[in-house]
Amino acid sequence: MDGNDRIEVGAAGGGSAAIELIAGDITTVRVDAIVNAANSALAGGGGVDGAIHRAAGPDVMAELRARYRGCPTGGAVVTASGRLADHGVRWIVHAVGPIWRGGEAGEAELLASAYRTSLRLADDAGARSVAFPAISAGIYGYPLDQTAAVALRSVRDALATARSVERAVFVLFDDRAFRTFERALRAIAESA
Ligand code: AR6
Repeated sequence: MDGNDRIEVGAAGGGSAAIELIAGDITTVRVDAIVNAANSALAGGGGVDGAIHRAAGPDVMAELRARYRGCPTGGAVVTASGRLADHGVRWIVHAVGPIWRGGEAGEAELLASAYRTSLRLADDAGARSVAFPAISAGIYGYPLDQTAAVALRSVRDALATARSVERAVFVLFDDRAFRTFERALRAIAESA
C-alpha cells in the first residue's frame, strides 16, 4: 500500500465518503454489504460467485430461488448473507455485469449500471460500507483496465448521492487487478 489506494469523495449532505482498494478475497472482508458478480439466471457459478456461495452456505441460494426470477444484465438484487454474518456482513448484493462482446454492445453502460444499482440497493438497505469485486473482469472477459475506469467512476458518482454508504472498498483478487485499479484510482484522483 503506497498511499494511492484511498481517495475521499464528496458525499450527500456535504460530508465525505471514501473509495479504498485492497488486495484479497472478498469473502473475508468485514463490511456491511458485499457485492457478488452473478449471472442473470442468479444460478451460481464459478469465480467470485462460487466463492461467495461456498462461504455463505445454502440459505443464500435458497433465498435467491424463492424471491427472484433472475435479474437483467446491469441490475442487482439483495439477499441476507448466510454464514458471512459470522463476521459482520449483513447483505449480499448480487449484481449482473455484461459479458464482453468487443465493446460496441453497450457493455460500459451496463457495467456502470450494475455498480450504480448495487450501491443504491446497499444504501437503501442501510449499509455504511460496501465491498465490490471487479465485476465482469473474469469469466465475462471485460478488459481489466476498462473495468477499473468504469467501476471507479460509477461508484464515485453514486457515492455522491448515497445516504448511508460512506465507504466503498474494491477487493482485487490478484496483483495485476490491484495494480490496474490503483492506476485508475490515481487517474480519477488527479482529474477531480
Ligand atoms: N474475491 C475477490 N475477487 C475474486 C474472487 C474472490 N474470492 N474470486 C474471483 N475474483 P468472475 P465475472 C475476481 O469470473 O467476470 C460466474 O460463473 C476475478 O479474479 O468471478 O463477472 C458467475 O456465475 C475477477 O477479477 O466474474 C457468472 O456466470 C473478478 O473477481 C460469471 O462468472 C470477476 O471475475 C460472471 O463473470
